[in-house]
Amino acid sequence: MKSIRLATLSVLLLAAFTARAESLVVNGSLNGSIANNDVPTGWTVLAGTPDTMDTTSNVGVSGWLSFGVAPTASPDGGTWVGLGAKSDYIESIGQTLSGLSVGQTYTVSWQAANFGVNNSIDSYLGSNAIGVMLDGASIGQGATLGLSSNWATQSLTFVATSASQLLSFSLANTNKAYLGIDGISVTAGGVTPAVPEPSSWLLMAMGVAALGAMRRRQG
Ligand SMILES: [Ca+2]
Repeated sequence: MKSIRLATLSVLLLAAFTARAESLVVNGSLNGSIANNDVPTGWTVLAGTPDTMDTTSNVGVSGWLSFGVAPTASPDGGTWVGLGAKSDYIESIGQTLSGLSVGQTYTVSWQAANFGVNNSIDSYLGSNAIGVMLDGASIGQGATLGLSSNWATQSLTFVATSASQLLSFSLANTNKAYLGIDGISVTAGGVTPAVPEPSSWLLMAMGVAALGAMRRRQG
């Protein structure tokens, strides 16, 4: 009897610790072929000519190393998308999220870096931030990033107003800059994905309470 209870408890605790909200984004890893003016499967170009790139292919040109600072691999790994902006130009990518629950809070998270572009013809070396839009309207932006070899993980929350909404990204302003974005996810709940969901905490609390009750019965 006791062993059965313990087994049940273990499963309950394991479920609580491993509970991960499923991301609603298709190909949030932005896995694709290196390309100047093309974006990975699941994503659509909404403005300008965003690129699919990695540490050896700035602006999606294979072997082109004209970065403003030394690039590093993203935490997500593989390819990412580069988004540029200047006074009269902006690049944007997006995808339609479906299966949203109206009134539900969601967390959008992503990784961003500013390695810039540095070459004799045209350079993008300014600071800028990743801007996030829902159905074309801004819902916020990440922290402003100056040139740096480091990636930053950023997030914000929104409340769904329709079952299907267009999520898109571009640079937040027209400062001449070129930033990378990768590791995009959208999960239900207003907390970052690394922290268990409230329901998971409840499940864990129940498990701990059950353990305490069992200990008291044994004593
Ligand atoms: Ca990636």
